[in-house]
This record gives sequence, C-alpha cells and structure tokens, in this order.
Amino acid sequence: MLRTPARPVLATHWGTYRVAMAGGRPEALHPVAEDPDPSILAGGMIEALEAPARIRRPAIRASFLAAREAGQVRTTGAGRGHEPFVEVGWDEALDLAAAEIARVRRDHGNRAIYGGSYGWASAGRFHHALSQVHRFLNAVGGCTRSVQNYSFAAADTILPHVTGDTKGVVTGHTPWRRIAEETEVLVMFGGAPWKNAQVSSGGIGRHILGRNLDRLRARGARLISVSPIRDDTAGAGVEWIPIRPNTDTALMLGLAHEVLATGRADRAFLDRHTHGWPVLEAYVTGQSDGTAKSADWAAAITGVPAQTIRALAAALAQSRSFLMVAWALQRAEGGEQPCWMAVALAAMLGQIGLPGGGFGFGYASANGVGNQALPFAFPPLPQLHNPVTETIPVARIADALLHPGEGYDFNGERRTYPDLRLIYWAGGNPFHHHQDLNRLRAAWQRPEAVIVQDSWWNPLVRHADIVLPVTTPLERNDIAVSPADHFLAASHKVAEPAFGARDDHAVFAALAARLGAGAVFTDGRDTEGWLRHLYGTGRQRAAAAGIELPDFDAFWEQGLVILDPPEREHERDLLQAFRADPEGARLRTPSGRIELHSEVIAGFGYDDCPPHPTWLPPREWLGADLAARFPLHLVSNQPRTRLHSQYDHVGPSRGGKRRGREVMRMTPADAAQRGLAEGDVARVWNDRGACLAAVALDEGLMPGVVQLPTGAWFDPSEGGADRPLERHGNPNVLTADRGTSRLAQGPSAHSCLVEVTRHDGPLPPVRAFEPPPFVPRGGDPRDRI
Ligand SMILES: Nc1nc2c(c(=O)[nH]1)N[C@H]1C(S)=C(S)[C@@H](COP(=O)(O)OP(=O)(O)OC[C@H]3O[C@@H](n4cnc5c(=O)[nH]c(N)nc54)[C@H](O)[C@@H]3O)O[C@H]1N2
Ligand SMILES: Nc1nc2c(c(=O)[nH]1)N[C@H]1C(S)=C(S)[C@@H](COP(=O)(O)OP(=O)(O)OC[C@H]3O[C@@H](n4cnc5c(=O)[nH]c(N)nc54)[C@H](O)[C@@H]3O)O[C@H]1N2
Ligand SMILES: [Mo]
Repeated sequence: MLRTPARPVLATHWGTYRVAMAGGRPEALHPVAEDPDPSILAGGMIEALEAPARIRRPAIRASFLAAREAGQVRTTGAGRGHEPFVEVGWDEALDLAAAEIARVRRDHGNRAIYGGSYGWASAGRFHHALSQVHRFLNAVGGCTRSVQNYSFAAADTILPHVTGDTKGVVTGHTPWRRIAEETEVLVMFGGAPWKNAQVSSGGIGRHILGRNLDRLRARGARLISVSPIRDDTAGAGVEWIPIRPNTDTALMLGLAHEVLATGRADRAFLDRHTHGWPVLEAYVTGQSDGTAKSADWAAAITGVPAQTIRALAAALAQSRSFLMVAWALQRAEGGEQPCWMAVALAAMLGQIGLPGGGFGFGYASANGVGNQALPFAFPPLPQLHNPVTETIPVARIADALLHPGEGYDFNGERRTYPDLRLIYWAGGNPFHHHQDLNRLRAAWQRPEAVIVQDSWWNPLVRHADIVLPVTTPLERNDIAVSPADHFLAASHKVAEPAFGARDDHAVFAALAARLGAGAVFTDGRDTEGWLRHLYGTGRQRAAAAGIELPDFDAFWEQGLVILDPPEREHERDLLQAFRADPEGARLRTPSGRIELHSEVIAGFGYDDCPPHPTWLPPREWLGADLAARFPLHLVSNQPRTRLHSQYDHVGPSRGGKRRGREVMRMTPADAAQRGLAEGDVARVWNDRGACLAAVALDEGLMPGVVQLPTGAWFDPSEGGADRPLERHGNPNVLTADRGTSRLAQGPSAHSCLVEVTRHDGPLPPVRAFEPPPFVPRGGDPRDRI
C-alpha cells in the first residue's frame, strides 16, 4: 500500500508543489522550497476539480447515439460541435467505443484509426495520456500515428541536413552554464521570455532562466533581444531591437553581408568546417541573384535600421557571441530558413564550438533547455509494437482528413494521405493547437467516429461523438521526471476522482478487455504495480550511471529528489569536438561538415526550401501584397497565464481576461488609427475567420504588430456560417493551415495578417466554459448549442 505523506507533492509541467490539505481535501498548492523562481500557472488546479466545465458523466453526441441505436453504421459528422449530448453510464459508453473500434478495424483495418493524439497531456510518466492511448491502440492492432510536433518541426527537419543531427534544438545544447560564464554578446532572436520558461514537458524541479540571465548581467555581458515584442526578454539592461515578424532570415543575411564586407568572416573555419560556403557567399554578395544582402537591403525588409545592423555585426564578430533562436521563428512559413541561416551566421563568425559561442534553439522556449540531460533514461510506459507503419506530419491533420488518398511531399518523400475513419484523442486539443480552426471544423466532419478522453468540456470534447471523463493529476498517483530537469517527483493522489471520473489507464484497460487484449494492455499490473515497476527500472538505470536513488517507498514519502549530475567534459559546447577535429569527429551530413549548401535538398527540387539559406518572403508578412487589405501582423504566441488551453476556465488564465475575453496588445498608434481605446472589444479578422478580443495598448510592440496569445477556448457563435464569429479571442480562427515548406510540413502559425476594427453593438456572451446542452435519449439532436 502506498502511504501518502502529510504534505503531499503535486508534479505538473509548470513545477512541483506541496499540497496543503484541510479536512482531507487539497486546499492550496505551494511551490517547493527548492524552486527559486516558481510559475504562476498552478493557480486554478484545485478550483478546476469541480468547476462547471468538469465532465460529470460519459456522454454521446445525440444523433450519433440515435444512428447507432437504429443500426446505422455511417452517420454524418456535420453535427459535431453543434449538437447536444446524451449522458450515459460507463458501461454503455465503453461498449459503444469498443464496438466502433472493432467495426473500423474489421471494415477498414487499423490504419483507418488515427491515434496521433498529439498534445501535452499532463506531467506524470504513468498517466501520460499519449503513452496510454498509444499502448492501448497498439494492443488492439495499431493505428496511424503522427510524426514531429507543433513546437519545432521545421528546426527538427532541417537541422539534420545542416549539422547531421538535431542537437541544439531541444537537447544537446551548449549548456546555459557555459553561456552564463563565457558569452559576451548574447543575441536572442524571439527574446528569452520568462513566460515560456515557466513550463517543461514532464515537469520541473527548479526554474533556471532568471538565474542564468542574471549571471550574464552580473558579468556585464550584452543581452540583445531581437523581437517584435519588448517584454519577450524582461529585466534590466536588455537592448531591444524591434523587428518585423518573419524577417529574421533577412536580418541574419544583412549581418552576414556586413561581416563579409568588413573582412571579419572566419575563412579558416568556413574552409575546414563547412561545405558549400562559396554558393552561400555568392548569394550573400548578390553575385548569384543580383541582389546584395546588404545592411540597407535588410533594413528595408526588417524595419531594423541599417546602422543598427552594422553595429550588431561588428559586436558579434569582435566578441564571444552566441545566437539564441526561439522556436517561434520556425513556426512560420519558410520556418526552415532562419534555422539554417542562424547556423550559417554562427559559422561565418567562427564561433561554433568555442566556449559560450555559436548557436542554439529554444533556450527559453521551455525550462531545462540548455541543461545537460541526466546520464540515465527513466523509462516511459512501454508502447508495445505498432504494426501500422503509416504516419502523417502532425500539423497536416486537416489535410489528411480532407484529402484521403492524395499525394504530398515531405522531406524528400512523396507520400499519400491515409483514409482515416476513426479518431481517438486523449491528452491533446486540436481545437486549441491547430491553425485555421474553421477549416479544421470542416475536416473534422469527415470521420465516422471521434472518441475523446478529457476532464473538461473544452472545444475538442464538444467536437466528439463519445466522451469519456478522466481524472486530473490531483486525483491519481504518479511519478514525474524530466531528463533535462534534474529532478524526480512523486505526484500524490490528494482527492477522490470528481463525479466518478476514471484514470485514462482504467478506461483503456476496460476497452482492451472488451476487445480481447486486456492482459496485453495491463501486463497484469495495477497503477501501483506500474509505478513500482517504472521506478524500479529507472532506479537500476540510475545506479548503472553512478546515481543512487532511494528505494520506492522512501522516494514516495520524500516526494522530491533533486539530482545534480556532474558536467561531462565531452558535452561542453555544441560541436566542440567537431571544431577541434573536423575529420576525426565528422558530422553525419553527406560532406561530414556543416552544410551551407545541401545537394540532398537541391535534389528534392523544392522551391519553398532552396538548397541554401534563403530569404523567402512568406505569403503573409508586413511586406506582402496582402498587407494592403490586412495591415497588421498577428503574433499568436504562447500565453503567460496558462499552458496552451489548459485551465483556461479557472485561476490565473480566467483572471487575465477582460470583459471575459482574451486580451490583444497593440500599439497606441495602431489602435488610435482604428478608433480603439484601452479596454475596448475589437473584432480581429481576415479571410479565414474573425474573433473578438479585448484591446490593451502597449508601446512595447513593433508598429503594425498585434499580439493575441493562444489558448482561449474556441467559442464559435451559432448561425450555421462556415466562419462564425469566435467570441472569446482564439487566434487560431485567423492563422493559416500551411506547411512551413514541403521539407518539414511544420505548422506556420506565426505567418498571419489581420485587420482589427471596433466591435460596436451588443457583445455576445462567451459560452466556452459552459457545458453543452444535454438531451434525454431520443431527444432532438437539432437542439443546437
Ligand atoms: N496560433 C498558434 N497555435 C499554436 C502555437 C502557436 O504558437 N500559435 N503553438 C503550438 C504548439 S508549440 C503546441 S505544443 C500546441 C499545444 O497544443 P496541445 O498540447 O494540444 O494543447 P493543450 O491545451 O496542452 O492540450 C492538452 C489537453 O490534454 C488534456 N489533458 C491534460 N491531462 C490529461 C490527462 O491526463 N488525460 C487526458 N485524457 N487528457 C488530459 C487537457 O485538458 C487539454 O485539453 O499548440 C500549437 N498551437
Ligand atoms: N506560459 C507558457 N509557456 C509555454 C507554453 C505555454 O503555452 N504557456 N508553451 C510551451 C511550448 S509547447 C512551446 S513549443 C514553447 C514555445 O516557445 P516559443 O516558440 O519561443 O514561443 P512563442 O511564445 O511562440 O514565441 C516567443 C516569442 O517570439 C516572438 N516572435 C514571434 N514571431 C517572431 C519572429 O518572426 N521573429 C522574432 N524575432 N520573434 C518572433 C514573439 O514575440 C514571442 O513572444 O513555449 C512553451 N512555454
Ligand atoms: Mo510546443
């Protein structure tokens, strides 16, 4: 039996907390004393347990249930997101879900089941919903999966062509410690936002960003933030270079031209360590295309004055400099290019592999990036084998649903979209994360069945046919450990599951049993058995790496273990070994070197991803023709007050709204031009959709830029239109659903033009946090929400 300590621990993506209990119930969450800079995001978790949006019973979409009861196999999905639900008992919901899976397997094969189920879920290892859903679907014959992620798909796909692997994207970075101790000029493209470093997938022991920036400050290093938004890098002594969104490649090219023109390029490094420099050089000078990528050229594109570019180039070349690139830059059309050009610029500066020099991505995009990984791998829940080999790039889900059987390009392959009949989602929210939600909504009507597990009636759940309510982290025991984050935490159950919610694992165990795979799925273990098993394996691996962990029962009572692995010599600076010995430590690229021109990419023949870093104006940016109609660039970045869409209905996220709506920042001048004042509600719109948002005036934005964070629960008004007015401020009704290029096919949310106008007249109420209407069995499904 597990013994929960008097001060139980809660592990979340935003940190580790001690739970204050009162009368056997959780009363407050206090950040652990070990965390020097805790996040604000735990604020609503207790309130959320019994919030009105909590799913109280399993539920079936009304017309879906009616059709299945009438023996009809195919129902129209047109009612998804519009119709009321019928609440049912667990057995009925599970029987129906199992029957749907069995039917689709029989009629179309397992490849017709989409189990990509992308999303952040929650922090614990065992109750990690994606691991659970994948294990379950694999136990019953597999499913079509997704590859990549929404976070850094473009970087992850282009980097192997450039440096031979993905080190420096999410792991394998030059450590923060080296930067804090050695870097003299730190240029942060996209800044180093504290808001983003609040979280880390899998949990956090200590938040490290603030301390590391302070160490640089204390040494007198220059901190330069290149970003459309000033407060992306907060704190004293930060130099802000405002830039037009999506133009960083042009800025980097301008810097490269200046470095070259002033004779400061490190030719020795370029000769020994790179491949294809002459081709890139000819492009930078304009020899190959007739346009010199000079500081003046870059200034006209980026909005950064030419003298600033010249001064920055000199500073970069004359000191130990490091280029940090937020993942944000590559979630844009042509997002491969700034990644490639950042490596090229660092190579020209000759800084790669020197102490605190070079490049790296995402240092503030999540906590722990730039920490050395633990020297042992704590096991995930084993996934079993997926016999289905089909995958789609994760951000192409709407394309796949709309165009089954049609071809598409992906990183040199010609592929075909699968014919997906059933969608199973647990632990993510496509009606949060996907772009062009009105298009997704249309695509979402195609499959025959949609099964969703979640805890609250969020917009994904409202677009499901079968809804299965699951527990939250406060209602179950788990273990959290994140390799980048040097900690292990227990997460103790401190509340009984509200309204009879079940653990994802229990739901899948029940479904697997119905489908004849119960024992395969559970492997004969209950939750405690799994926790002991996973911990035991992790502990053995730690011991093999020379790290002594307490036994399971001691760990469970202690709650939190902070690990401080010694720095390993060979992992000091990214590409240090290659710098020292380019022949002996060849890269895994065709040339063995850093590729500034790639014959492999040339062979793909993609006009949207040429064979060397290139300034490719996206379809939507402030210099595009479309800017005549939609003159504002929308930055829909990560929210300060929540993780994506999680806990939007409570606590700090709800508290950050105005007049019930998400807050959009714009400059006083852009607002005045449109007759908008602080606190007004505005209509933000383009050809793809429209939403309402509350206006906040802020001088700290590049003129022409508006900022509306992601995560407000999608709240379309009724009226049958294809593009209904979204009432709450969800920017993904505006963003474009386009791949970054045929190479990576990553999401490109940050390339989006809009117009903003006053919303006059009565304000429609926000209904996002209310549960949908319910009807009795046989009730009229046309009772629209
Ligand atoms: N416009 C725009 N869009 C973006 C981005 C952007 O920058 N701009 N960023 C993108 C990025 S980088 C990402 S990673 C995605 C994030 O997109 P997601 O990761 O899909 O977003 P979340 O809101 O974290 O969704 C997690 C869901 O899982 C549920 N959940 C949590 N714990 C559990 C559990 O234990 N079991 C089950 N069954 N469910 C659980 C939560 O309630 C929530 O509904 O968004 C992307 N979308
Ligand atoms: N609080 C909180 N933290 C989070 C998340 C969250 O939802 N909430 N999500 C997490 C996830 S899943 C991820 S992947 C990371 C994402 O981490 P990032 O990708 O770094 O996050 P963003 O907030 O989209 O962008 C960071 C900043 O880049 C700037 N920016 C946008 N476009 C451009 C551009 O074209 N050029 C330049 N120079 N700057 C630009 C924006 O002003 C923005 O504030 O964040 C993680 N951290
Ligand atoms: Mo992400």
